[in-house]
Amino acid sequence: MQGGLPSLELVERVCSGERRAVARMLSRAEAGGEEAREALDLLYRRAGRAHVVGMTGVPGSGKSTLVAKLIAAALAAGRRIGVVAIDPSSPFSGGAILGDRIRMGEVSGHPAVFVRSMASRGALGGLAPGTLEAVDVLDAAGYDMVFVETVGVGQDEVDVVRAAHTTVVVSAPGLGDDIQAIKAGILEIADVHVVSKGDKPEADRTVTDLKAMLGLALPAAGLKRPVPVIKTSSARGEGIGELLAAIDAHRDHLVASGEYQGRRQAIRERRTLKAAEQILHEEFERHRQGRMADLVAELAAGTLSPQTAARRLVARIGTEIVP
Ligand SMILES: Nc1nc2c(ncn2[C@@H]2O[C@H](COP(=O)(O)OP(=O)(O)OP(=O)(O)O)[C@@H](O)[C@H]2O)c(=O)[nH]1
Ligand SMILES: [Mg+2]
Repeated sequence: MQGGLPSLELVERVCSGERRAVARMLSRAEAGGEEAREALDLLYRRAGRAHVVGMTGVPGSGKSTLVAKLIAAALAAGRRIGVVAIDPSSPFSGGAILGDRIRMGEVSGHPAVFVRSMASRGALGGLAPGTLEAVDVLDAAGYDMVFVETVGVGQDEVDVVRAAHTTVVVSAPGLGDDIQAIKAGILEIADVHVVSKGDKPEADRTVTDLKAMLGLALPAAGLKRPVPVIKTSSARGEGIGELLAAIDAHRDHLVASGEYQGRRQAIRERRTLKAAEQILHEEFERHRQGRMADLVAELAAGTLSPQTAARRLVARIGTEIVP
């Protein structure tokens, strides 16, 4: 128990869409720990209906502003929208929350919208703990569409967007000569490309460059479906409906082609492996002066290879953490 509310009751309240329960559950997810896991396991089984949309792009490319516009458009269609925004720049989640609330403007206060910002801790690219669990929570709470906003700069961000059903890569004109998605290595993961800030004069050039690049890169990568490139301007409210339609069309395509199940299973498997990696990491650190001391010493002496040490580590931990 934490905050006086047993997990089961909290889970029920989350599933009925009670905002305060959702907020509290998200805080637990972010804090992690044994007790959060119990509730998150229950919620995971109640989730699975939401369309999870990853939004990525370099810092300042206009992701948050665009999400706010997409939300406004989706609200008009009577949908309920959740947002999990990862803010790598802020060491304090309080700062992140304030920043995105301001950028997302009035839509973040709408009763059918839930915006949660999470600070990624530590080094740039560090994944906020509990990000994907936060998506599960919003999903179980009945938000039909959940956006995950991450800065597309590193492997961890790529992992986050690969946990989405539909990935939108945002490139802003005039942020350097190259297409930013190429630099970040995220060109191929896009299901939909956006050239943001379409009100800027350089935007058309960026669209042309991006299309040319995709024409070369995507066939080589063996991609069958043409990836739409959509020019938007949040400032002028242009291209927003088109982008929302492209996101919906991608989901429809996944469902109709039968790829949806495969993609969801791939996400589950990736999440499992990520979690396993994290458990190994934590257990090793926790016991490096205790049960793992001999491994550490043998590694230091050069008498044990990392490969064999890894196998021993897995074997040792394996028998101890099974729930
Ligand atoms: N001209 C123009 N500026 C825009 C547009 N959309 C966003 N901006 C500006 O671009 C800046 C960054 O916008 P954000 O929405 O915060 O970008 P972001 O990608 O979420 O930024 P981070 O979360 O910090 O990575 C802000 O100053 C916005 O006002 C647009 O359509 N046109
Ligand atoms: Mg942002």
